[in-house]
Amino acid sequence: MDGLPETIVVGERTLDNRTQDLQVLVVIPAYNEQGKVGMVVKKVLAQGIKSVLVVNDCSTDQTALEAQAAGALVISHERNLGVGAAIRTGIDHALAHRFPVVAILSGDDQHDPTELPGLLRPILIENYDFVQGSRRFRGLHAPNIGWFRRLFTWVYAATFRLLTGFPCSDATNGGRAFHTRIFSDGKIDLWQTWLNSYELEPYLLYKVVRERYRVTEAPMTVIYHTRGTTKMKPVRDWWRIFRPMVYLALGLKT
Ligand SMILES: Nc1nc2c(ncn2[C@@H]2O[C@H](COP(=O)(O)OP(=O)(O)O)[C@@H](O)[C@H]2O)c(=O)[nH]1
Ligand SMILES: [Mg+2]
Repeated sequence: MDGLPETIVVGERTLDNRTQDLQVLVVIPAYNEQGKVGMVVKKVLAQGIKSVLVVNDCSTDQTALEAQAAGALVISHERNLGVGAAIRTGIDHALAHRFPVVAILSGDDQHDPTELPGLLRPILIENYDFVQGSRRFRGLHAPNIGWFRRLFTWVYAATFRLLTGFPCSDATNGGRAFHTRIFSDGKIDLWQTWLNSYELEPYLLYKVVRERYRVTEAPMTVIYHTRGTTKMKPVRDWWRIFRPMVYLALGLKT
């Protein structure tokens, strides 16, 4: 695309887009994110990433058109299935098209794509399997976060540390990256329908830690704009985030 950098500097390495060196697929789940998703796509492309997929989860607004106009490939669900199903569709696309690396960013402009190289560096350079973005990497980086979100994300991470022993500072940040080889041994079954909503992301993190993949964290700010940062319903959806950890710890699900 015109005007985009041909190379991206990741750590001490310069990855060259022209030689397909940077085979990263950025997946952006989006449900009614008109007015935001286009900005997200443009900011990701400006990082030199060539492949951006927006999974439009049956939005009723112009999300799909806006994402496409900004330069993304768009796959649209025929029904609204949930954020987990949208991410799964992105991963299916990555596997079908043999992308070795996937990064996920939210479609509502809460992440800063200039942090993508730092998220990708451990995978591309240091052979990590999974990098969890953290808004609490050396201090809290979450402008305008409310007290409830601040408390809940802390409690979740503390519970996660207790159950897994993995020293994470933020387990519920939607910004993360991974190598697609984590799906090759069949131990991580993302294709279970109970993961369709907010469950899939916490399930995936718990499983990669428990299955002893190489997991680390990288800084990933979460910006809380004054309006429209979440579609979560308080009790129902926080339980959806919590329950994979509970079910897996108790052996009720695999
Ligand atoms: N809530 C919700 N978000 C979806 C859905 N499908 C895709 N998404 C996207 O998933 C991302 C995260 O959702 P959001 O509600 O903002 O979660 P939060 O920021 O973690 O509170 C956003 O980019 C949404 O547009 C869906 O069915 N419901
Ligand atoms: Mg959000």
